Amino acid sequence: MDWDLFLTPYKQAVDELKIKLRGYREQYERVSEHSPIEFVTGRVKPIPSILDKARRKNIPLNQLQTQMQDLAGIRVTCQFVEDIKTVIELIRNRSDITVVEERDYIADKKESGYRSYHLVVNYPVHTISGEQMTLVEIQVRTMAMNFWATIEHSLNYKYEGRIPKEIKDRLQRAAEAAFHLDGEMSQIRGEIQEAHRHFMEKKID
Ligand code: 0O2
Repeated sequence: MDWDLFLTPYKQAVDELKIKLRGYREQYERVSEHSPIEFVTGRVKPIPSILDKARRKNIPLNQLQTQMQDLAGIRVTCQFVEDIKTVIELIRNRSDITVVEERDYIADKKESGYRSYHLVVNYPVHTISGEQMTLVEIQVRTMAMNFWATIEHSLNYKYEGRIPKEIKDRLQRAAEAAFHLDGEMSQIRGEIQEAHRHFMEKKID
């Protein structure tokens, strides 16, 4: 299998979508409005992770294109929980992106305590041999959810998926603390937005 060749369209999809989604942030800044997007990151799944997931989920390597939804992954991080809805709407309204699946791990958090909104989308990439559809997983989450997920992800890596129970329990409490923080931040959202507007106006003066 020529991995470089196979993954090239996914790299293209990640690069294009990062630019497109970051474009929204620039537009909001230009009109001095709160941006629902704080930052956008993306990655092509590393080959060892692809092989590992294919083995775990019994996906034959010749069916990766249709069966592995996160070969290309985009992560949109927001300041407030309310921003997540706005970002989802921005994505749903695009003519170049077709949403094929949605997983709401915010309304329905994972057992680990993980919260995030996942959209699986079809995104066309123009290659030298024509148009190719790629599946891309877009994860939308707040900064607090991202903080938690980043730490939990590295602990999972460290303990090879077998996090000791007491740390697991602590992580669940930390997930609830992050959820509570998001709630508190939403409450004072209006004030924060007002401060941001003042700051942007001063920057323009
Ligand atoms: P990466 O690139 O290391 O992040 P599955 O892979 O079976 O768990 P599925 O059904 O393929 O899940 O898709 P799902 O549920 O949308 O989750 C895929 C991705 O969501 C994961 O990618 C993580 O990025 C994130 N995720 C899901 N659950 C958790 C969790 O409990 N903790 C953390 N930190 N992240 C989670 P990968 O495969 O781990 O790859």
